[in-house]
Amino acid sequence: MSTPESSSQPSLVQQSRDGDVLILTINNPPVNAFSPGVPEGLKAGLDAAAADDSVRAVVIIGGGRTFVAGADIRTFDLPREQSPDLRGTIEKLDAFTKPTVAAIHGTALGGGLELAMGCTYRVAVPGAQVGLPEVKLGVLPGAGGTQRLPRVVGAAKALDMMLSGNPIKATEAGQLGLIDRIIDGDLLAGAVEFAREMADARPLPRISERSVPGATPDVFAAARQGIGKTHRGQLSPSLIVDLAEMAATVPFQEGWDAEATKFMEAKDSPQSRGLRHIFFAERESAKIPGITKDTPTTEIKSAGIIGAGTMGGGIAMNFLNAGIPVTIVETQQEALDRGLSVIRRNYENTAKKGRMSMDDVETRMGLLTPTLDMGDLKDADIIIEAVFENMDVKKDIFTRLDGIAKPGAILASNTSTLDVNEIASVTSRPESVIGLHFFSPANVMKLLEIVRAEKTSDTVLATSMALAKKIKKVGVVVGVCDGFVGNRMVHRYGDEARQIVEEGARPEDVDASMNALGLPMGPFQMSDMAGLDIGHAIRQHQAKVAGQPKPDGWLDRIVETGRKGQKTQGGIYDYDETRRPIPNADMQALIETYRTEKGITPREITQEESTRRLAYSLVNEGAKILEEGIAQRAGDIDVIYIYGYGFPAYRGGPMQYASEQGLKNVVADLEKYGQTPAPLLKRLADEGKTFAQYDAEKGRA
Ligand code: 3H9
Repeated sequence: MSTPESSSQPSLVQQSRDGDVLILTINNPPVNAFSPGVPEGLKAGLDAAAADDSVRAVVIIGGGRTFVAGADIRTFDLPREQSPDLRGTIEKLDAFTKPTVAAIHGTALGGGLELAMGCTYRVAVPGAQVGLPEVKLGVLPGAGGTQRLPRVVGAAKALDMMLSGNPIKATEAGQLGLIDRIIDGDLLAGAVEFAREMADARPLPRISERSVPGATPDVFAAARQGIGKTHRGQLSPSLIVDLAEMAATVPFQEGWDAEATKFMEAKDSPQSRGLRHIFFAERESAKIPGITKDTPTTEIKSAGIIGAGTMGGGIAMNFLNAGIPVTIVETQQEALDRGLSVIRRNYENTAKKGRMSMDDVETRMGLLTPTLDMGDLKDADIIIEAVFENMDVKKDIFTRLDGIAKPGAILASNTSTLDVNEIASVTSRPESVIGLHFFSPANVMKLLEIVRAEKTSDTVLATSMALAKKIKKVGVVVGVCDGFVGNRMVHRYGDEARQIVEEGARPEDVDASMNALGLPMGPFQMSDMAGLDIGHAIRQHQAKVAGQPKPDGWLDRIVETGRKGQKTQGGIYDYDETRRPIPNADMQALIETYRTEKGITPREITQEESTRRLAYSLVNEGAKILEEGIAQRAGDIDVIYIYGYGFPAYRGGPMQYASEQGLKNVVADLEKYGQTPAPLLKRLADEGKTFAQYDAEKGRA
């Protein structure tokens, strides 16, 4: 095994020697991103290797847990001349006259893989992963990736990797020729040995000199057609296809130059700003003031779930998927049997699609214990109540749980609107009570609102955050209020949508205005899916509590005809067997009659007006939520909307979208359409700030 002579340059790249091989170790924790200082260090290392005749080859390796995870995304907004010179480093590698070997562990992503492809050879440990995920940040591989990857793995595979952004395992990369040797033992020792074996290889094989295998016109045509469906409305995917085609059709240098221009175009787009915002917002949302790595957590080795309906069953699947045994409770055998058969059917459907084996199905079902006795939850580390939204029922369950659950067990409610403090108050241990609001279908949707009640302990909160990660959810901490963050905003959004129809728009036009923004479903498509009776009941309840007359909006009238949405085969829309919404003439007539009765003269509402009013109604409520401290950051609200409500990630979430529009313009539009801007929104607009600036300032305070 090789023992490099150590050197202690205070640089991000350390030089050391193993005989005739120079080793360049990049040390830029946590992920060795290509930050300022890395290119300088690598170039200095290459100069040293070129000047020293005793160096026959160079190995580039990452210190710590990974190879280079990509360009440093935090430097994307720097002026061009201050950006780390990744392209210049790769040009230098491509022109280098001695063999260079990239030694990969962890991940070589984006600029990291591009750096590796600029080397003569690549070796990797079997567990490493390589990929070009730039599309997920709204950019494209901008340091040769679009030109080199197709030359190595062929046009179709390169397009697949660059358009999905998903990494592949080193073993697969080895089969594709992207990795030259898999090293099972000590990576550095193996890389040095490989470099020595190749030290005299001449001419040096350069990827830039190869042609692209499998570059038929139909491959690019198919990719263009595919992104129309998978990446509708996005800029960078089509640029990626254009550049991959150039790799096959023009000399390397021309493609390399074009890539630089297109990279800048994508990087400077609002879409890339939105996606980068979400990348960091998601990571930031995992941080909670007062909760540190040292906050004690408990290990969740078993879970109890009360309610085997759609929600309870979906929640159970998350735990089963993570290998955590679940005891699921119902009050009636029939409901229990039905719940279990739905879970089994879901798994079997996944197996039919080839995404799981039948053995996996049985393993998961084997972790599930059905029972009619709540007493069977006495040993569970966490118990999640998922019964219907009724405070009295929930209080009764929590009172009983208090007598059953072991000390230290987490008692969680999946309520989507109710007061978790009130629920906690019926127990003798409110510090153990928390809200865990899953989104339907709970086995699919990534969001988990973690509702911190007044007395929830830090341990319970930290454990819930860790649990979210374990069951592959994006956990966002929110405070207690009616509807928490997501549903409180969506209620306001629903009010505005109904108002727009009342003033003259057709429901399908309102939905289209949100589809145009990139949401897969507009407000009415969403209500029909969720069930119109739910919103109707909430409106009735709210009016009763406020001592107001029974609500009689046009949507209430639709519900009263018996049409409750998709579950009754029709609501605002009719549905065909593919669940496509089809406007219904009778419902249109009902709306018109309603307007006539109320003396409303319908006016034409443009798509733009509808989009703005709806998006800004979310933003305005979001600003109130932020000011009340129900959400910690505007970025948290964006994460909630992207993972829970289908807001397009490339818009960065509603708050980022508003910042892109200019908060001054948002305020002006709200006022124009009769809404009162939230004080925080108005203040930021007056100060010429964005929500991201607000978050940053708050984070520093
Ligand atoms: C690119 O390369 C463009 C080029 O083609 C062209 C250029 C000309 N930069 O995710 P984690 C931070 S585009 C800056 O929690 P994990 C992250 O914010 C880039 N910072 O860890 C976090 O910070 P904090 C293409 C970065 O183990 C910390 O590192 N590359 C970067 O769960 C830990 O991250 C990518 O898109 C970065 N590139 O996952 C890869 N990456 O502690 C993006 C991470 O303050 N990165 N940070 O919250 C990832 O996918 C994951 O971070 C990774 C590790 C899989 C590497």
